[in-house]
Amino acid sequence: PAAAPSAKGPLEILQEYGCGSVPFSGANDALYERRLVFDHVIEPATATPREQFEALSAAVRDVLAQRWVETSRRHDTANPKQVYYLSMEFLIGRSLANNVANLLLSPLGAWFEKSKGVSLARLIEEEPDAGLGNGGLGRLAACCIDSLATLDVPAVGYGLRYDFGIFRQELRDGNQVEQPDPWLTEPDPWEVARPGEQVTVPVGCTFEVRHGDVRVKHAQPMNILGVPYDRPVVGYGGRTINTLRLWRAASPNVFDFGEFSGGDFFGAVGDRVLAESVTRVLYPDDSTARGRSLRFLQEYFLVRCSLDDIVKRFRRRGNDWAALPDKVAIQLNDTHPAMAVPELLRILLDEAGLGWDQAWDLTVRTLAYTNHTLLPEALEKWPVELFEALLPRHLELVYEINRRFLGDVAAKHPGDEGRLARVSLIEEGGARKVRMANLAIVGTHSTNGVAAIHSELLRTATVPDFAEVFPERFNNKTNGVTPRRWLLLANPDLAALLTDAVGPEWVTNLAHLRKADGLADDPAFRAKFLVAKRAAKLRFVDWLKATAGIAVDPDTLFDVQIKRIHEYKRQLLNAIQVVVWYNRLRANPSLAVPPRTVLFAGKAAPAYHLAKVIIKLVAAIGKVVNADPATRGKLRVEFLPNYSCTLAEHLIPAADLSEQISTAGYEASGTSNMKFMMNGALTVGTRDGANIEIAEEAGQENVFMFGLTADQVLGGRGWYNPQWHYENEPETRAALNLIFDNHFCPDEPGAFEAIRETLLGKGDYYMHLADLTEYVETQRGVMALYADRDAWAKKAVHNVARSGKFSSDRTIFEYCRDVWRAGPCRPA
Ligand code: B1N
Repeated sequence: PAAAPSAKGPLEILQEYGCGSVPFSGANDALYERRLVFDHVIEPATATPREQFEALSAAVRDVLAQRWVETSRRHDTANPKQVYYLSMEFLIGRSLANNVANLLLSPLGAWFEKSKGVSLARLIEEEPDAGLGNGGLGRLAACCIDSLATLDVPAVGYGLRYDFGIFRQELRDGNQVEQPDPWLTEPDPWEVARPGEQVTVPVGCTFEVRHGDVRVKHAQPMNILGVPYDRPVVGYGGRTINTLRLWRAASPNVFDFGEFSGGDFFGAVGDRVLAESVTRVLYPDDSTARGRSLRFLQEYFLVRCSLDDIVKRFRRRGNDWAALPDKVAIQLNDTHPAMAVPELLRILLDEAGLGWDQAWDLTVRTLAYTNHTLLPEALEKWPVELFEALLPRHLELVYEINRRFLGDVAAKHPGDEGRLARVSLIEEGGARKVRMANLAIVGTHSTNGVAAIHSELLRTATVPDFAEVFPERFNNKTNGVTPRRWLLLANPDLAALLTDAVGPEWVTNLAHLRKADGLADDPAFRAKFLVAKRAAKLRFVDWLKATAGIAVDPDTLFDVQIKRIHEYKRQLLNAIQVVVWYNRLRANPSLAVPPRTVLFAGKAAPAYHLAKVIIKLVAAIGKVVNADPATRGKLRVEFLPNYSCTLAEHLIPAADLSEQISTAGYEASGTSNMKFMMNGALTVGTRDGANIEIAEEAGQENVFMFGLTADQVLGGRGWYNPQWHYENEPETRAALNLIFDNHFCPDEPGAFEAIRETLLGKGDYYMHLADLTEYVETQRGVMALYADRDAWAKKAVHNVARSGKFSSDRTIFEYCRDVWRAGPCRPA
């Protein structure tokens, strides 16, 4: 059928398909069964769950297809300011339930189950996670595009269509084993390939790929093709369906079989594989930069394809170059796409033919940069040599940007060579490198951090020289998460209770939850909250048993730490705390503590040895503690394998306690902390990242904050001596000795030697022992409160009711207002 007129909801569109008042049913049985017959060519009754999943997803896509077309036509016609979100990662997870809910089609679930006898919950499990991200940064990108669509802001997300997402984590004897994640082996029902809109990406030399590294083969330039694959981003209510455009690298035919291959058929086929290797796999590093040259090529490939596409759309809409910053806002998700600075400049100079001053002004006013970490090991620096071989024109432009910028700085601070060396885009000494963060700050009009404390530290401690040169560029945008996926979908019982209490508006305006704040004093409401929490726990317990074969008791305190394994996140601190309590329980069997299940999950970067030892330690502690009769029924420890978006969606609603215990000053924001709060878990945490703002919103009396402040940590570590804690705190020493003396690894003596080395040998950089005793004492308070379930529920309800700030809708609204100067473009 022709594209639908604009103002209709998905149910009306369904009706246009002739489905009558009961969509998917009736004489046509239009969407679902037709998909089974015509896509799969099978007798519907014989369909496998996977076929049913594909058919139902395709049917949902049919429902949204016209809306999707209409959205892009609407944007082409109105020519509004358009937001582009460039990110190397989009951790989307599953899409079926999300798209059904955002299209307001959830009631169809019950109908579908009744009339087809197929459980929607069962089909949902057929969808693999789109795990195109490592952790918070990638999931943030996914939440941001959800909010952009929900707010009807014209926006496109640009990323890479990796053949392999974040690796699947297996645990063998407590050791992490990485398995590939071939998430696209079966057809993905959401994506639409657009080969007609492919882009050519020229690189300065012909290269080969060995072990994930690019090596120059010969100096002849070559081309790679970028083929776009579009995924719908359904705004809540279905008025706006934006696009997530992911690029796949392919080899152009001319390159395969033309002059370069010289008639060498086998060589040509090999070269094709080479070009395609650019989008083969997501790099599994979180908050680190490992400097693999193929990653450099990936980043450039994303930038080149996306900017080409953006500029084409801008020109197709009839705009003049001078209007670029009025019509286009490009957000760089960390420095990973920072090559956008020289690339946009190149387009304006070399393709549009503008002069330097105008081209530079337009570049800076169009681009904006978000910083996500202060960790020095995460700062991207690419060897000048790589630029020379692959992107010589971009290097020339970086040099010229730098020459002019340093000229300006020198004019203001004559003779200050130290300052020039610090702000230069080029790191001298040894192999020269391009500093991508400096490039991103100089080449954009906005640099923001992702929580108040992080933005403040960025300005005052990390890049103070830049804050002095460009004070107006620095700002904060505290992260948020989408309440659709993380509350409405993940926690149906709590969502229903909240809708009952405050009306349905909270789904798109989370501040409405505040209306439930007074209900914390209502015993009946507290009781209902606890019923919803128990339902979420039971759902999680069943899911965990079915998917991982792990049994946990829903009638225990669920104490949860889920995030990438990193020293600064201090899973080790949590593990030691568990051992202290294990010792206390063994020494005093009548100790009155509520039974507790401590759950860990998270992946370690494959090359991060100590992170893997930490996983092994947690698994080993679990094995011993869970088998010890002295602590049976009181303390249980589990390391859940293969942390993913889907695991988080099941576990967060079930959590009682949210562990957010990073060394103060190191966690830029955190975002799971916000999801836990919305779902009524209490936070035990340090004064770091967004925890500070969570405590502000919830009220200090409704969170458990402990530990050193960022000022204490960053103000010089000279006073700190971990050995002192070991020698003077008997419980600390006893817990560490159990770990060091192989109590948890009798079959593998010495397995945790690296932990002794880190904590006592190398000086405990992340200051675990400085915070341990206060942490243990805080946990005592946590457990005492949990013993009074009603008092606990009161605080939990306050947390939910006061979580409104942490909706990504609020975050995106602020970016629109302060950074992008973009607004909604709604259907007539
Ligand atoms: O970004 C999240 C924050 O909430 C977290 O605090 C922060 O740790 C996270 C290189 C990163 N920072 N840096 C990364 C990811 C991948 C990579 O290759 C760095 N991730 C964060 C959202 O703001």
